[in-house]
Amino acid sequence: MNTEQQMTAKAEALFHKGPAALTKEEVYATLLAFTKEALADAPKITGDKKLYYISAEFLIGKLLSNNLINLGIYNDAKAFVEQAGYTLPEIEEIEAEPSLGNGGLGRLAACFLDSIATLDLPGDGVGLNYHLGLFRQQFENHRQVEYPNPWISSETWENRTDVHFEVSFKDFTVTSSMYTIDVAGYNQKVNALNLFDLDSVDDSIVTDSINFDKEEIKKNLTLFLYPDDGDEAGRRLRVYQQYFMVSNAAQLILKEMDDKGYPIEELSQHVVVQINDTHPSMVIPELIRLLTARGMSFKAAVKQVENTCAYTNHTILAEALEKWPSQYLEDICPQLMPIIKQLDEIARTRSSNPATAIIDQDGRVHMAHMDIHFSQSTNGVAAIHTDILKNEELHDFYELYPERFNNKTNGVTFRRWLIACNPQLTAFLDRKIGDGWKQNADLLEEFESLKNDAGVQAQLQAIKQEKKNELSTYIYNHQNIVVNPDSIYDIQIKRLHEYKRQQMNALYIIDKYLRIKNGEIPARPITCIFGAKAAPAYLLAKDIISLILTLGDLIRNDPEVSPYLNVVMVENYNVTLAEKLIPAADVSEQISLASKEASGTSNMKFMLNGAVTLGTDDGANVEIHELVGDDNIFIFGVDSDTVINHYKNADYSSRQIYESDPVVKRTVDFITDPAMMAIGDPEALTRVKNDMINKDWFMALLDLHAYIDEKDKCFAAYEDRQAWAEKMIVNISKAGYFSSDRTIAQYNQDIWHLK
Ligand code: GL4
Repeated sequence: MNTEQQMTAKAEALFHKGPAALTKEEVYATLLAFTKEALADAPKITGDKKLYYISAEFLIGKLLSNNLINLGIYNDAKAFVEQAGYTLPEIEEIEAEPSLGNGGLGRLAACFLDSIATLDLPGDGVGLNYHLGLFRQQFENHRQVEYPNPWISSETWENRTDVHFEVSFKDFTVTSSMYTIDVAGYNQKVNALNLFDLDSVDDSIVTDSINFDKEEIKKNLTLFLYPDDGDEAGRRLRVYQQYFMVSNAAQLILKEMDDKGYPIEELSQHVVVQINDTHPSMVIPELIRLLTARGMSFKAAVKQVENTCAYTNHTILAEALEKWPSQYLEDICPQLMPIIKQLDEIARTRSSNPATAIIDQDGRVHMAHMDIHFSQSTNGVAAIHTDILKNEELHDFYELYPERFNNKTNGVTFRRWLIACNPQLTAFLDRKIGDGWKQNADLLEEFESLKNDAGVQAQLQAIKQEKKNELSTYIYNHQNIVVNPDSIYDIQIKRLHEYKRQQMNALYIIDKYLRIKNGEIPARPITCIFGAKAAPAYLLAKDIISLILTLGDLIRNDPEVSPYLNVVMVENYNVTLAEKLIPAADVSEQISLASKEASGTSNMKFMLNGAVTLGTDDGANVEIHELVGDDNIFIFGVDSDTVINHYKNADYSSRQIYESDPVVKRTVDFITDPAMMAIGDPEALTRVKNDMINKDWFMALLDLHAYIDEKDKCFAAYEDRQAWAEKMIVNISKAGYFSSDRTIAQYNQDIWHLK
């Protein structure tokens, strides 16, 4: 039997009918069961040394297509589905997207798991099995409203295992359960994503929106990713989650050492732990605790753990560099405090500089400091970010441990971000340059030689048009908004944060709106598309969503402007939506304040799908700029040194700009124009406007002029259709560097040394 016939036989066994009689749900259930069995039968990746990638987030997205592609049975599944009278995208609609992450950091972890397996490296993910995810976003009265996002059902990729560990908190002990999701590489071999959970967790304690009793730890521990930390109970819950995660991880590591018969004295020869940002930092003292409990001396345990762990920093924003009051740890996991105190003492013998201490004078434990002192590697996620870590944010540590600092520029998996989400472009590339690029992404460079070929240009544009049409249909079906497929699609999709400056994009839209009102008609209609969730407690971020939603309505209801300008915010932005948005983009908005975006990863996905970047010289944009050259990217704004100096000198005044620049003034004032206030939430709009005038911490007004000018230049360049197609081709052909296969090969070469 060939694979398609086996799928048919599976359906027969499950539902006692032939393909033609199957419902969509039955087709999905058949493929899920078939693929899960194939995963279970696939060879596990093994080796003498194993990586544990510990992360609070794994934003893995739907898994069906990805698994079919990586197992090499995509075309068989497609034929089976078509025999039943459906299409694969229709069937995929049925799958719920796992809600295990928030943004780039979580999506990066998912891309990394894909590449680790693809490169045949033994490495598992370790995280938590959040029942209700981050949250599901809904727009009501031009505001974001949050609801639980349940995603676990009987039809799941997860397998419950018989692995359980005891985790002791100060006042009680719990028993964990481990769930495993198989992670297939493009070589049909598998690693695992291990997610820990507690059987007593109870979804029904969530009352209205996403509120629940934060003190009922046994019932709430794995309900949500990033529970609201606006109050102390919420912050303590985060510590409970983190300790639960790392204690399970540490116990799993030692159990697997035991199972393989390795003595614990050889930990660092057989295990490497990658600490993904500071959420898993407590794995360091927890491993030391478990090793000493098994008889190892404290000194030897510290040495083993220091040689085993490696830390990735993903941001310079202080709010994300966690510092927990030691009182929290005393109250939640007191067994760690004596160890952390001793680590602090050792750190103080290595440097007398109080800035590098683990426990500060206020008794707060600096997780990143513990990571850097007690691991073999600290890496940033793009060249400029690592430079800023070395020269500014972590300079004192860099002086202490220069050899530990290294850069690993992020990457994305081309299996999901090209092969799965853009089969049209994939097939076209295969025809033009062969399919070797799927194994070796650098081969995409061969596409550049075709950049002046008019036929190639036309076909590429036709593919882009097809993806734009698909997106327009999707938005109409889901949000009842008409998007003109002949317009330029200008897309900004990422977490809502002031530093990412969605508010600056909104100011451009206002400026454009006012100019159109004034008779200045754009050469071609423009559609500005946003997708973003705001943290529930981040009021200003939610206000910016309000501003964008209000602008969208105002413009759509204005017959003078709506033929030329449209503003759409997609609801509940997630991986599934990103897969539809990215292939359809003409312009990729990457407009963070220079120095603030550690890397960005959507910038890489957009480029790979033929969008042109409009951005600042920040994060990985800097490397994209270097690769594609000035002619194939639109760069604007002050550079990171200027920004850093403004902060040092505390000399930035947005009010000064607002008061002296009439263009800035009229756009900012328009936020509370009576027409806006009549549609939107007056309080939210007033807060955004006041913040921009009085604070503007991320300097949107400073770059506004440069942004408006560069964006206009970018849209004008789009009108030279031939030159634009060349830019698309150059962007695609230079994207090979941003394959996460390259990133992971570098992690392995420099840090992990697996195999
Ligand atoms: C982030 C950065 O903000 C983002 O620039 C980067 O691409 C990502 C992955 O390295 O990590 N840091 C945090 S915190 N969240 C992110 O998404």
